[in-house]
Amino acid sequence: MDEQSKSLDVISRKFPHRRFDPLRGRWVLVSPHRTQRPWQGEVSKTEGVSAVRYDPTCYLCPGNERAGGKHNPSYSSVFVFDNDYAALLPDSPEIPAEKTHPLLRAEGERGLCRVLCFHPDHSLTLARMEVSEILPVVDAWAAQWSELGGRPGIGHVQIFENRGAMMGASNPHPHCQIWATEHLPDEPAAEFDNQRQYLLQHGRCLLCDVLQAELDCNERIVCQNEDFVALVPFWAVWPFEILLLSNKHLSAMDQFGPAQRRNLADILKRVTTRYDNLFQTRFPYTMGFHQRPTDGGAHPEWHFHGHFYPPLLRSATVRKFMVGFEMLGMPQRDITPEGAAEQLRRLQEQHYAE
Ligand code: H2U
Ligand code: ZN
Repeated sequence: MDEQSKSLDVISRKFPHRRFDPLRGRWVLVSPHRTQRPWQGEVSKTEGVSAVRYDPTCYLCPGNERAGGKHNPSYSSVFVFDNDYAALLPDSPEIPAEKTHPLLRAEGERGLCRVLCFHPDHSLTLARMEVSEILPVVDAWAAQWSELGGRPGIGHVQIFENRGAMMGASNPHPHCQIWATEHLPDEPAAEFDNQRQYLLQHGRCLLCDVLQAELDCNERIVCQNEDFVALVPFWAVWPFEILLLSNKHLSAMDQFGPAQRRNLADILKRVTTRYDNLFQTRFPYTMGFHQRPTDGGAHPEWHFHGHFYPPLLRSATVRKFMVGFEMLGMPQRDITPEGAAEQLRRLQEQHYAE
C-alpha cells in the first residue's frame, strides 16, 4: 500500500469524513469513532423463525379470504394479485395545469399496484426458501416487469419487499409489492440523471466502473456468483446496506437468460441468509430492484441493480434511526462500510435455524 492510500485508510477508519454516492448524487457523513457510544433508547422486539406454515387469519395464505372480500386460490408456487388497497389507479384523471399555482403544483399520476406472494408456506422467508423455490419468484418478477412496463403510459416498474414489522411489512407471509407508475419516481430519477451524465462524460457505464473499482480493492465485497456481486457500497447509508450488481451491463430482467435468473435467486438466498445469521433473527429490510425506465427508450446508461436497506445496527433489537441530523442535514453512519462488509463476509451461508 502506498503512503497516500495508507493515510486514506487510517483516516477513513478512525476519523469523521464524508463519502459521495455517485449513483444517488449525495454525501454521507461517516463517524467511525462513535461506535462505542452507550444506547439507552428503544429496544425493538426480535422476530425468530416461525413454525406456522398456514395461518387461517392471514390475508395472503392460500384459500383464505382477503380484507377486500376476494378469495386467494389454493396456489402452490407464486401468486400475484392486484393490491386491494392500491396506491395508484390506472384511470386517475389529469389535473389541468391552468388550475394549479406554479408554486403549488400537482399532476395526475396513473399506475397500478400488485402483490406477489413468494410461496404458499406462511413461515418462510427468502433466506429459508430453496434456490429452486426462489427461481419462480424471479421468473414472476421478470414477467411482471415486462407486462406492466410494456403498458402504454407506464414509465417505471418498482419491485420491492418490505420484510419485517420494523420495516412496516403488514404481514409476515413471504411477499413483495410491485408499483407501476407513469412517472419515474425520485430515487430512480436521480439515478437516471447520474448514470446518464456519467455515460455522457466518460463514455462508460457508471456502475460497471463502480463494480470494477470495488473488485479491484476487494474490501467491501460480501459474496458473489458468476452473474452478481453483493457488496456494501463505499457510500452506504444504512449500517448493513447492500448493493447488488449484475456483472454484465444488463439494464433489466428482460435481458436475463436462464443462468442470470438462477444466479439472481442464488445470490438473494445467500445475502438474506447472511443477514439472518448476523444477529440470528428474521433480519428486517426493504429490498428492491432498480431497472431501466419503461418509457420505450434503449437506456444504455442503465445498469441493473438491487438495494437492500436494513435498519438494524448493533443487534437484533437495536436499530438505526434516520432522525435528527439525517433529517435536517445529511445521512450519517457510525460503523464503516468496510467493517460492515467484513462482518457480513465472515458469516456462514447455511441458515442458523437449519
Ligand atoms: P406490505 O406488507 O409490504 O405492506 O404489503 C402488503 C400489501 O398487501 C399492502 O400494500 C395489500 C396491502 O394493501 N393487501 C391487499 O391487497 N389485500 C389484503 O387483503 C391485505 C393486504
Ligand atoms: Zn400466510
